[in-house]
Amino acid sequence: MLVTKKTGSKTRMLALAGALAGAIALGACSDEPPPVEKVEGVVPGLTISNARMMLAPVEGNPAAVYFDATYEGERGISISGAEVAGAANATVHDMMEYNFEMTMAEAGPIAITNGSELNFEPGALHIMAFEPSADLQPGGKAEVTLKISGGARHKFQADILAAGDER
Ligand SMILES: [Cu+2]
Repeated sequence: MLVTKKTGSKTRMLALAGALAGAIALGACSDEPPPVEKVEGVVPGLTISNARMMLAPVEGNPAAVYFDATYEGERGISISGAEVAGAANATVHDMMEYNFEMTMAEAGPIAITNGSELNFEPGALHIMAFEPSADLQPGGKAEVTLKISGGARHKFQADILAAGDER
């Protein structure tokens, strides 16, 4: 098969939709606006600043990623998860925390609309990066990816800070 897996499934979906809707769909389709072109790794209108990853006092323990976000896109979106390069896995947490003694739970999708400002900060929303690689060292950068509902992704770099640094 010459097409990619993604293209293949899309093609199947279109074929299925066409089969179900029949001839009526042919006229309706031409009235729909063209799909928004996806730019890999960037969500239009979403701006991340002040991104930093706080390493745990004990190497290999979960690290926390904090950042500020503003959104000026037309359509509402929601942040449904995260990835951190070099970590075994990452989860969006909402919590109360103090010096890595924390009560936290995985956050549900975080909806943001045009004009939204969002702060991932100590004691509140954060990304927890589990089993961070020893390559993630203070002074370096960590690549963080926000997963957006619908399949888009937004990547940014976070400054890596040691456990004792100011957050
Ligand atoms: Cu956490």
